[in-house]
Amino acid sequence: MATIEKSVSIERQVNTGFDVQRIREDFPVLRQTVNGKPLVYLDNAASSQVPQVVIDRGSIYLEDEHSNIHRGVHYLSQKATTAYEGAREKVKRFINARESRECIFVRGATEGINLVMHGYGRKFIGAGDEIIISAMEHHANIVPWQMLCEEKGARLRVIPMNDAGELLLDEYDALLNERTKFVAVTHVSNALGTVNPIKRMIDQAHKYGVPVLIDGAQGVPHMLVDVQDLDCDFYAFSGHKMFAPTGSGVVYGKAALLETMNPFQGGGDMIKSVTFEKTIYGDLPNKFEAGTPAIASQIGLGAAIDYLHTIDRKQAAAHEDELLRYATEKLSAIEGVRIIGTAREKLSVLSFVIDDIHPHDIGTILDQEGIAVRAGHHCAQPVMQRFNVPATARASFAFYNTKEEVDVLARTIERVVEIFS
Ligand code: C6P
Repeated sequence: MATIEKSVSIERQVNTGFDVQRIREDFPVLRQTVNGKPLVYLDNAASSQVPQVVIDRGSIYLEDEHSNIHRGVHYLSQKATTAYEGAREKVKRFINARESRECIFVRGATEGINLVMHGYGRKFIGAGDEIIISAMEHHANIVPWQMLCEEKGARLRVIPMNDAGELLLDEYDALLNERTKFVAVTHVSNALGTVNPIKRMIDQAHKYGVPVLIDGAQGVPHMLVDVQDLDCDFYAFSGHKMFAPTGSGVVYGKAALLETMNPFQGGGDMIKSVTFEKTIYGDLPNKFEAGTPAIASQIGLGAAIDYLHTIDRKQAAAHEDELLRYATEKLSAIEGVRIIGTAREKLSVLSFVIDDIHPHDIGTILDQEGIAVRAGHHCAQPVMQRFNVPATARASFAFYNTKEEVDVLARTIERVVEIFS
């Protein structure tokens, strides 16, 4: 009983207006100091922070519900199952899937994409077929398709991009043909911030009857996603980039496609019956969820979705856009700073290089001042090759960041430039 009361107590009212200082209070980690300085957390594209209500929901599970799901007739197992399947319902509404069984729980976007590669790709893609990806993909949306091509003798085709980091859509249209059997493209680039016109790209692929997977790892945390409106065939995302714990994530798939696919992994909970002669697989979504899943994390994902419903997401997105605009203006004004990724449609990510200073040195000095950014290739080495840089420093924003934090970032980068000159 206590569980239900505690669960109810974390339901929250919708905020009116967007008060960033109030929102920051929801995130305990933001209160800490690093090297004696207030933490300025600008590494949200890697992992965003977790609000107290999500932490509390995890504790409730561990204190009151911890048990295995789907298997037990006992009280705790039923409670855990209800909470886990409740999280799936929340995901369904959050992305507007037709049915909750279309939302497969996975460890994150990487596992979701691999699930589709194994379940769909290995069954339906063969020698001479073509798979289209884009030049700005994260390795998670490159390597699985390369592995498939190598195994099947299929061919990977890549949509190029311009110097601003925008996909060349004419080239995309020209790549589509009767050999194309799959398109896998990112919603938002983690290295450049580019927002791709995925609805148009999906429509275009569908003219050839080609299914499309959207890598939504950087889309869902910042945008309202409606998979029915997009008409995407698959959409994969990670919980830890949208205010939930690591180990949570979803790959959405249209039921009709998921039904035809092979399972990803074999094991417990994904079967109807097993004999040594034959196994009959379970129905969706169980068919794709072999073994004990990350129960606490997925329940946490449900709580993160509840949390997102308490804030005005349109205002949150507008706030993030303003932060990006402000940061772009401030950093562009610093001598030697070059922004990588200047697409017209862009969100949340500011990648940059500074003449003759390695991004790791930038990241290390920023860290001394309590500022967390990511420095490196961002698991998007082909993007670095395209822009002819070994790496970038990347500041990435969430709705709890402030203009004051951008000021601290800009002042510290000015110091970095001074130190190295
Ligand atoms: N990008 C970043 O710092 P996982 O690791 O499975 O949660 O997400 C993989 C992934 C897939 N696609 C995109 C567009 C991504 O940005 C990421 C993760 C992090 O940019 C960690 S490399």
